[in-house]
Amino acid sequence: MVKRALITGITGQDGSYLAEFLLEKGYEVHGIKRRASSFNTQRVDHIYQDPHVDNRNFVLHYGDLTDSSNLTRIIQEVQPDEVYNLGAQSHVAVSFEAPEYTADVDAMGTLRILEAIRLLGLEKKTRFYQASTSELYGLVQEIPQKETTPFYPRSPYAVAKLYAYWITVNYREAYGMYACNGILFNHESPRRGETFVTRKITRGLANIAQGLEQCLYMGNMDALRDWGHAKDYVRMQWMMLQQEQPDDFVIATGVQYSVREFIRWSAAELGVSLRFEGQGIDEIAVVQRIDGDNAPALKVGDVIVRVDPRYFRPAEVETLLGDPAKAKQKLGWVPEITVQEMCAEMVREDLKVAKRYALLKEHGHEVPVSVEN
Ligand code: NDP
Ligand code: GDR
Repeated sequence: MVKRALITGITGQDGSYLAEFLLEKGYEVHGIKRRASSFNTQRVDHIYQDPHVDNRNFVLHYGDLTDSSNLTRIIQEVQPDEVYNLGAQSHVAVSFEAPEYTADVDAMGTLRILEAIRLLGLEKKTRFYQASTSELYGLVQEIPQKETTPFYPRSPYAVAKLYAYWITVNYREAYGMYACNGILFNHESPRRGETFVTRKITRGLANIAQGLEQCLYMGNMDALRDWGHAKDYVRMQWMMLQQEQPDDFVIATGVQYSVREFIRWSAAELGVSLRFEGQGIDEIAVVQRIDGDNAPALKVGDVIVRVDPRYFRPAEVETLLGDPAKAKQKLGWVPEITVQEMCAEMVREDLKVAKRYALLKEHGHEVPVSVEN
């Protein structure tokens, strides 16, 4: 029997990698995409299947986590063996701007899916994965953070995810559902949204090196994160649903670095060495040396990074460091890609795009370089 999976958030970073992974495992993959005024399926276009052909194993449904009747209908139609709830308003800073919407999607959206599974009588068939987050630890109570570390959320996003975490546990305990939380620490890739810090850095510096932008404006460069590669982390999401008993797991690498270090690695991949000067909102990064020809628009002494307080958050999560011992021991999971390898891959991919745009610009064409983030 072919297994059927339903992924919310399939058009996002994780959804796209998970869909690829499940298709390779022989699953029939269904995903929920939102209606938008322009195409929003770029991350899954390479696995898209023409709806006019029979026996598709990749199917997209229009839907939204704010709409229970829509979710119930899709789940009834698909009768999934596994649901991966990856859909979310996932940007922490944006959640301070849109707290109510974030709660509706990230907290209530999770409840809507669990209820749909229960009301449709699928609670013994359908396994449920909830995309929980290291942001639950927020103001950290223990270092490193593990499954038993107390939560202290620090943003509307994290508070909404706290509800989602507990409602998942509650449905497991109350109705015997196979429901798991993956408490995932930050994970990135060339498909990472452009406004998350790693991608903002790799894309921004690649653009600057090619003369498409002048300066990268950053928030808190002292923030420490435990970064892994999304490909390693979606494998783990699947593994969690293949156990005999449902359980919750921390997924992390167990090492942490600062945002500033990530900037330094990204610049180094472009052949640029940086000197950081000043402190707080006066901190800047100055080009110190250039090797190779990846940064033709730069010269020594250029200031290419500045701090802009608009990117500070009303309440910050300063440090996160995960302890993945339980996942390693019980699931045999180990991350295969280091953060430095991932950073290099992200820079290379962004540089390819920047070079293409630079060429177009050189020939007098307008290039769509958006810098608002
Ligand atoms: P992305 O922001 O890349 O993707 C989010 C997905 O959710 C997109 O497909 C988006 O659709 C969809 N979405 C947003 N709002 C709604 C809505 N109202 N109804 C239905 N779908 C919606 O996130 P990631 O792939 O990085 O993360 C996946 C999940 O894991 C998220 O829940 C996130 O909070 C969580 N998480 C992520 C971590 C990370 O480091 N990446 C770490 C821990 C948890 P659209 O494309 O239309 O915007
Ligand atoms: P985070 O990721 O908030 O951890 O949430 P993000 O990459 O946005 O920020 C990481 C850290 O970098 C600091 N920072 C900046 N962040 C952004 N976005 N832009 C900046 O200019 C900037 N300058 C410094 C932030 O203050 C923060 O400390 C991500 C999301 O994927 C969540 O959905 C997920 O749950 C968590 O990771 C784990």
